[in-house]
Amino acid sequence: MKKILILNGPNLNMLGLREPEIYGSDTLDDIKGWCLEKANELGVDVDFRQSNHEGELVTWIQQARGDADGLIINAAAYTHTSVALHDALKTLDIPIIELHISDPEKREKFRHISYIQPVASEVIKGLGAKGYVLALEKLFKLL
Ligand code: CA2
Repeated sequence: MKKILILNGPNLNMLGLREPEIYGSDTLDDIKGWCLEKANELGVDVDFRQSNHEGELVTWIQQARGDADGLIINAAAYTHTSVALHDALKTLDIPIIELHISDPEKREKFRHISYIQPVASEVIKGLGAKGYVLALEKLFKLL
């Protein structure tokens, strides 16, 4: 069975609790539930994780080497700052989808740069929380 790792960065555990006008009212647990349902339908194994710590995300990316067949990452604020995540992702030779609930390019200027995009096969953004399910379908096709 193909294994897909879904990684979520800092503050995404707050989804549904604040800023619903930007991120909607679904929680990260709701999103995890949809992803597991879709995984069941597609016949893949999904490992869904969140961390507020850059180093922990780097470690999980390193562990994906030889273990995961594909990766979806919403690196949240680390998207715009993290050379460490960029370097870690660059070592993977599996398809990577960069995902955002909002469209960072339509927001503040500091969100316009992405350190993830140069190492991603695809970018999905601005489609709300349902973007996770779309990313899973897209990644499945790439496997
Ligand atoms: O749109 C996205 O998915 C983002 O990756 C979300 C990040 C933001 O820094 C990126 O520019 C775009 C922020 C995630 C924080 O989510 C919160 C949710 C509720 C309350 C506070 C933060």
